[in-house]
Amino acid sequence: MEKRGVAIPLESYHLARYAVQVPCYVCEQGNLFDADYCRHCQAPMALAHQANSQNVHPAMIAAVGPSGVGKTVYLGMLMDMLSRRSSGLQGLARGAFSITLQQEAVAKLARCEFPRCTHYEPDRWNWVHCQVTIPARRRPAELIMPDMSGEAISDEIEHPDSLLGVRSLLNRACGALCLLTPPNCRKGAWNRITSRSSCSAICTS
Ligand SMILES: Nc1nc2c(ncn2[C@@H]2O[C@H](COP(=O)(O)OP(=O)(O)O)[C@@H](O)[C@H]2O)c(=O)[nH]1
Ligand SMILES: [Mg+2]
Repeated sequence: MEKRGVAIPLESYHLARYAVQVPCYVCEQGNLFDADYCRHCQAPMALAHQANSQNVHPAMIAAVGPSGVGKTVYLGMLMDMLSRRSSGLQGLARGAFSITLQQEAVAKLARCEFPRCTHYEPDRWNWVHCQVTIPARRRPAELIMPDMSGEAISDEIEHPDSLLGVRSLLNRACGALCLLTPPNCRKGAWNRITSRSSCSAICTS
């Protein structure tokens, strides 16, 4: 009987993939190709993989405001309204992780509860990458809007460069949505953020 050779694939080539660093979409620092979260700023690496594989360069919008002002509820409801096309604009979630914020907020509100407090660490925030179709524009807008922790934003304002995730986001964001309560509206640091031309301020009470 004739014996046939068995082909055993050489797995060592996998190691070569570790030699190429993948830049994080938020802080632009290098990571291993199979990292789930950036080891420098804790942002999800899915944002970088999605941008590379789909060849899109989403703009980042920072939703800022003190803890408890209503950022999570506002962003969750905004995503729900955009996905239902209730305002003429249509939002389409890019990637499964992008619908968690909307799902959690809507599920809680439907039970007459509010969403739980946002975690401090960027790897536990809800990150939204969505495509928004605007009737007057031919090309849809690609946006990344993380639901940031108010405590982490306040810490970064008080101790600059202590939280790379927050700092990189604020530096790279092309616009900011600032939610404030009346007493915060008069505070210096938040005033400086809202006075930037690319910032929309919403006062909640
Ligand atoms: N009445 C009312 N209360 C709200 C609303 N949004 C938020 N809140 C209250 O504000 C708290 C904090 O909301 P949240 O969205 O988690 O704030 P965040 O810390 O800025 O993300 C909630 O637990 C509610 O008590 C709203 O639309 N209406
Ligand atoms: Mg929150």
